[in-house]
Amino acid sequence: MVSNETFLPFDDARPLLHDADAIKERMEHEGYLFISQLLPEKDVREVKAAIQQICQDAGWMDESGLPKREPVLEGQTEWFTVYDRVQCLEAFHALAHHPNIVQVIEAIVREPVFVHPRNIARIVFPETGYYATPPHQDYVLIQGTMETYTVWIPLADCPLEVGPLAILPGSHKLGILPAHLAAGAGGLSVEVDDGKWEWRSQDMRAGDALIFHSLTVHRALPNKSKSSFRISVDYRYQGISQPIAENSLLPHYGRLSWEQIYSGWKRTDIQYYWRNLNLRIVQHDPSLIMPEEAKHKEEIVGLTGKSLSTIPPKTTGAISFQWRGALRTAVGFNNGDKPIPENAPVRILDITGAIVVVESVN
Ligand SMILES: O=C(O)CCC(=O)C(=O)O
Repeated sequence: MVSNETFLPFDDARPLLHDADAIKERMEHEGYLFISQLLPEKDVREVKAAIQQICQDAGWMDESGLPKREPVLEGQTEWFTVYDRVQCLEAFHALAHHPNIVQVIEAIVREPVFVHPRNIARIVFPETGYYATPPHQDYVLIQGTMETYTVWIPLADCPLEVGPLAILPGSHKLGILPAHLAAGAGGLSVEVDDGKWEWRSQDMRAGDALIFHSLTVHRALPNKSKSSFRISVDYRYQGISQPIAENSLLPHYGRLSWEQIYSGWKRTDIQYYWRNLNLRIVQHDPSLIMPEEAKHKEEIVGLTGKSLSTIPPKTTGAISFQWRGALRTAVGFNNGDKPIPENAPVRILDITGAIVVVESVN
């Protein structure tokens, strides 16, 4: 579907940077801001180099950044050996607090900005278009307040063939759209009438920022390049008075504790900084991430007899695989390279969207 697509470029909001009203108005109208070189390349270089070093240590890429092995996909067991180390990088978390980003968000929310600590990095192997992040809205995954803004930044140049994000301008006015199970990060896909809406995307450079409202429909373009990894970060922000879902205060994928992540850091001001704030912490509502398929078939996956939405992470039990084929291929359900036999004992590590990460407990 995406192979021969052409895109209108983003409207660059860089000329509006001195004008907070114009920034706010553009976001309200379009649901996104593209700001070229919001972060100077030198400010993202350190994080990129650290992530590349971890990928090299793991035998994923060589010293010139070329792939050394078959793709590893987000959510696979081996992917976590790299991702857990990335989550521990101080520079990766520090970049989320960059004043250039915070100033833009402040222009939008008009109050002190709260930087979510649940920061995300993406490492996308070349030639993995089949696993590109499907069209979705962040709100159902993040929750808290709809006035949450995602900032997506490539750490290395990301031309169209390496798979930057694409945006549907104005789609934040559609409300919450029904979502279906799909391959790729988040595991959920919304349907939009392509004839009516116009996707925008373009070559992005390291340090360019795409900032969008939590209801704005966006997706990743496939990484079709033969040799380039796509390395990017996605950070989230909101006004400090707005409600925030409790799991936005936990590390992404919930595998490490903050204590483990913060071990050896120099800066203390960006550790546990939310604990002294009077935040309006609300529960995450699992029904919002229930795909349409699951609404029609309660026991799509889960501990036998329970629905996906009711299983808390770290639960132990047996999985029943009513829709096993679809889940394994389409949702990235995995326990490493081996399929899990029906009703095998497993421990659920995390549930993000429709992706369930489990490990065997034999
Ligand atoms: O980088 C990706 O593939 C997904 C990013 C995304 O969907 C987001 O930042 O909300």
